[in-house]
Amino acid sequence: MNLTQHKAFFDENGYAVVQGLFTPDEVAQYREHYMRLRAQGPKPGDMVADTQKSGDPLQRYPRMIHMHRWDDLSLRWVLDARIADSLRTFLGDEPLAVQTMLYFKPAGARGQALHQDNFYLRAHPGTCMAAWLALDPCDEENGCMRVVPGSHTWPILCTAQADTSASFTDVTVPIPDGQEVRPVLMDAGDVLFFNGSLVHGSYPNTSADRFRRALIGHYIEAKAEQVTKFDQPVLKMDGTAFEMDGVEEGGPCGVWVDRSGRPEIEIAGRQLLATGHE
Ligand SMILES: O=C(O)CCC(=O)C(=O)O
Repeated sequence: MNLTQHKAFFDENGYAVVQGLFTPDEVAQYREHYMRLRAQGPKPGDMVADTQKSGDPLQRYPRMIHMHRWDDLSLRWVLDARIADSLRTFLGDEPLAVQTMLYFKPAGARGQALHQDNFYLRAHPGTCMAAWLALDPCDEENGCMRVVPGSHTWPILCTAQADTSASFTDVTVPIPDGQEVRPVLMDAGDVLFFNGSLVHGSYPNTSADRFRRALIGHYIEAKAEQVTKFDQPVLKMDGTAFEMDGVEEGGPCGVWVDRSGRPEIEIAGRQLLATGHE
């Protein structure tokens, strides 16, 4: 695997797809494993969708979280050497594992509105990183990931109300009119790596009968001194667990302003960054 070519793209765009990092047999094993776990019934931390909406496919397939705390296959996956090597290249630092998630996203399921992961994880100094393994081919029809290229250079933005007819979460980050939101087309076995400030999310799965399953690991940089209490304990990539300063979700955030005819982000009245967006 030659990561050098991905690194330049990652630095410029805030994300990169490493194709075929996991074999078809491994991916089939993960699919079968998590479908079996889901069929067993509720698991700790399940994100149960809006129970008011009868017939919502996410009621049957809620998102799983922190499976590595109770499932050995998930623990081995989040510490996998291929992911660790890729993260070292992209981060230029040693990664620490803090979170696992499994999105089932069956046909008809809503997506997740645009957001930045470090709004939630609050890794500092540095940021968090995601490794998003496609367990199914992902395209626009079944609700592939969408990213805002280059937004990893933005500060964490204040959130706004999301459209919950298209998103199972109720907050989103506003982006300027005309800003590109790029679909990321992937095959099963490909891994999307992305920076914790990158604005990303997904739209609904509009296919008739296709899942869009993904196994996700979230990591922070070894130089981090804090992460949310929710994401403790932190794991070194050899599996050793330890605690660091635990914070609550939230914190300072930026808002879009238009003072000179183009969108800029301000935090507490101080101008931080202009997007160059006309
Ligand atoms: O899989 C999705 O649709 C969204 C996943 C996501 O936003 C994340 O892993 O941070």
